[in-house]
Amino acid sequence: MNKSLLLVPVGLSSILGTVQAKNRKQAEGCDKPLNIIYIMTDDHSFQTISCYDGRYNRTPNLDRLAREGVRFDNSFVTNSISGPSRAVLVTGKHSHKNGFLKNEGGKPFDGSQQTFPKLLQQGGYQTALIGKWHLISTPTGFDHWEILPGQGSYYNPDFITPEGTHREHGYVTNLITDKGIDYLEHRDRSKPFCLLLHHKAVHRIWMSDTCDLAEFEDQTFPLPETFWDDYAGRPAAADQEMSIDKDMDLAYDLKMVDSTIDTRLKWSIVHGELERMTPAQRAQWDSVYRPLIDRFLAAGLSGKELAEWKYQRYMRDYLKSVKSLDDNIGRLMEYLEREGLLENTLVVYASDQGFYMGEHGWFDKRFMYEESLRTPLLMRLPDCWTRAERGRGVKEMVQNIDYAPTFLTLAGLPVPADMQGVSLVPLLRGERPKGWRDAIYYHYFEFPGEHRVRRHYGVRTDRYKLIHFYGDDIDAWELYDLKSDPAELHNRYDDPKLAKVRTRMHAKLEQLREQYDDRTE
Ligand code: SGN
Ligand code: CA
Repeated sequence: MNKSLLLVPVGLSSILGTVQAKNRKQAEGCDKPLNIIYIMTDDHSFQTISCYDGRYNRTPNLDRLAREGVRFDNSFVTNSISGPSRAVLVTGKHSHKNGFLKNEGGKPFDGSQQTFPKLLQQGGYQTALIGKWHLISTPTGFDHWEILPGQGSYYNPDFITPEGTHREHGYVTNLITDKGIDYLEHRDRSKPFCLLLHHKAVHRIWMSDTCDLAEFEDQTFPLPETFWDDYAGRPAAADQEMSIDKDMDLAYDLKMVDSTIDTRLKWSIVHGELERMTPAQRAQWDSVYRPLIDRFLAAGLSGKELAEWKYQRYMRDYLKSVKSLDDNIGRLMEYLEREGLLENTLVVYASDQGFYMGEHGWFDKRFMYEESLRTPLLMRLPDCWTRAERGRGVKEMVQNIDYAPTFLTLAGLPVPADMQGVSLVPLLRGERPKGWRDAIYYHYFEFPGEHRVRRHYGVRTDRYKLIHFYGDDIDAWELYDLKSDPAELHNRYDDPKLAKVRTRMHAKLEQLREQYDDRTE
């Protein structure tokens, strides 16, 4: 892509003047600076958002965002795991450049580096971060912050502020939304704002709000076609530990807590999430789960039947947590509308990565396969900022390195030359920029680690994907034709029919490793 058209080096005041003038022009009719609300959830699959995929549930409030804004249909992450994804978000750089490679076993995020919230602050914005942070070091670049420790808790969570840690009563998705609205109520009205609202939901172990406990209990979900994948020709996929059948825990993940069900992980829910509940919350919880446990014990399931029962429970619990998320997004949107803020605020919805809803038999993420490489991305701009038709699906490939350049551009600020993403503003405005990127680059680092996904990097174009699993005990290449094999079941790396494609994809991979300056392996 011709970056010079979209990026502006810092410090060149004449160019800066041009950018601001261009942005003023873009914002013709908008008499106020643009506010930014970036809502990010955790592990929210596009499969469970009805504007992307209507098979499982309805998400009317997310659908509204898509209807009134744009839906990115080819939206990807660079490294499908929480901390790294968040570091990419704030820096606009791949993991090997921002230094935060993995959740576990790496270094804390270096908060002294350049981030978009700091640049917005310098440009006159007030900035805030509420919810999951997960970068170990204390947040920098925020005038206001209130974060969950690590992964946080669903019920009666602790929050960390500059003053220390305190516990609050309630369900985490409601509390984070309340805090977001409260921040907006008490903000400095003389300045534009940027609020990052980072939910815990819908992270494992998918605990719903008490008011949603009974939802989805009467629904049965179709088993994904690849649920019983045999992983032939894919050694890394064969050796993971994220299988619903083998690794999803009955007590911990699926809440079948009973003295007769003994699991390695039971302790952590009994003395973790369940222990945090008040007696009233626990009574409501047990009123739904106790009968489910009794029915499960009476059924005496095993083998395939048990695995398919686990899939159904997983889907129900997950979708209940999504329901609360969607309701809370509705609540926030109502507030923004009531306050007239939708007229000068960009509202973004994204997840830190995608997630498996039983495809390949899995939960979790990490792999460069489609379900976890992709991530939902919806953006709603006020009318005066866009001449594009609303409710469009954008097909161009975008990545989470692009968010920081997008926010800076919309704020009328220059995008530093060392940011590796590009602004999505042309796409938001309905343009089809010539020379848009024709491939994305991916690199996952966390091995050894939970779920046992090998380190790998790769390239994806609109049709093909090349992946290299490397390190420790593996050196395996995979090549997929996404057109004939969208489920990525057939590794064609050694197929002579794809020899030319393989050569081209290797060249593309080398080009991207060079462009992004990734020599880590
Ligand atoms: C926790 C989960 C894992 C999950 C990682 C990373 N285990 O460790 O299942 O893969 O987080 O998730 S749990 O027992 O603590 O639930 S991430 O979204 O934060 O990257
Ligand atoms: Ca996540």
